[in-house]
Amino acid sequence: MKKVYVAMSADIIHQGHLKVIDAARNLGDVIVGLHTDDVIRDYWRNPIMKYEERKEVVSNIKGIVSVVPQDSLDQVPNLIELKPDYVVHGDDWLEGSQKELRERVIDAIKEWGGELVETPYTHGVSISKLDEELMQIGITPQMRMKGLKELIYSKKPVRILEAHNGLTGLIVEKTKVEKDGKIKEFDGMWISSLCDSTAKGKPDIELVDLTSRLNTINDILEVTRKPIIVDGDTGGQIEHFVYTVKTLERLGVSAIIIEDKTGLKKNSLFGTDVIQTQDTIEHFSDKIRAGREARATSDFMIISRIESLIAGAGMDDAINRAKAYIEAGTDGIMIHSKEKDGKEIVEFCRRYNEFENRVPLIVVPTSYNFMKEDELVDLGINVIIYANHLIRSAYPAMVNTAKSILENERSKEASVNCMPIKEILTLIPGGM
Ligand code: SPV
Ligand code: MG
Repeated sequence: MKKVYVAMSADIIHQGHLKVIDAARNLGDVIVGLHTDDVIRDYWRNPIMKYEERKEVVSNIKGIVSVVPQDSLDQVPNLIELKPDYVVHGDDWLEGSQKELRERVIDAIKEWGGELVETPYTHGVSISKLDEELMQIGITPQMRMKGLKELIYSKKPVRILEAHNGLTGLIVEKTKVEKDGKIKEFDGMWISSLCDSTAKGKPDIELVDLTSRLNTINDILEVTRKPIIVDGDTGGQIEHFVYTVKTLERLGVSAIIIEDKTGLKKNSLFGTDVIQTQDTIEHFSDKIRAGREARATSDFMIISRIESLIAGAGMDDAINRAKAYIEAGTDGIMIHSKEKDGKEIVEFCRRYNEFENRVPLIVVPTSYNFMKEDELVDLGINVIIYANHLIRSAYPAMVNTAKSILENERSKEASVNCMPIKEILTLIPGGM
């Protein structure tokens, strides 16, 4: 029998896959190079089914004799090892970002007289459409919740963007760009206290109460599937915090981040322009421990946010607190800084990385926004939160529209910057 190689992700199997496999099995024994979870995460998103589950499904398809891990998009290393007589692929890689991968395959198999067979692309099935259908089915709280921890321990960076209502949740859920042959998207949502408060026209001083925050979270949960990290402010009284943990975990939120401040909370980006009082290490550690005890599963993460650099307490204090909070059992450390040059963050990371019992590190690069994701990853950072950018970009656009209507005494001029009526009517499916 001839050897036939087919590479695929097979995260959602559809008739397009079956056509490719059918063409392959007519040529010989089919070996599937199954993309590993890391490959899928790297070029697209967290796979719905993990490698072993996908392997089980694929192994049971008629004609497939073996499944081997395909641990990059480049098939060549596997091809050199297996020397198949045929490589089968859909003809959708003739153009676009996959073209180079195709050329590498052709060059490689030439060596032993292998042949590339391309099957016509199956129109009418689209993974993004199937994804949308999955969205309709929804996601269980448990599945959504554990998604964040899985991502943190398998992918760098985990990229999070703020959402403050259902619509911004959808933007975080669905926005994709294709760059360097990979599909880039956000991994989850940050329910910022600043943005949630601002959207309600209120100051960011823990004035918007938990019930109201839960309404926002619920609106977002209803229309999305990606993991959610909640900005828990100070976490409040320990006796209250344990209830917050239970409630968020029950809803399927993945993590709460609480900051080590006390008294009337002020936004960190004010720095020392306002009074920022830090909690004692002992009391905040008690809060972390109480939160850990309150949760039902370790899938729900309790992350500690250190405000020493914000409150002017210095680097040594930040490092000491990180050690203490890890001792208390925190699932992650968020270090905040409002310095524009990023030097504090670099220094903190250098010292933090020397810890033997380091836990995932989270940053909010609002002030040091010149730093690119790669640079932050090189510093050992696991999660990057873009904490306020959707509301900050929406507000000026809305004010400009309001001003334009006043100035022009009609909306014609403002309409240029508005999305067409037809688009807004169909933006959210199911309205017709
Ligand atoms: C938020 O987004 O509410 C935060 C981050 O807590 S910051 O505004 O930078 O303090
Ligand atoms: Mg906040």
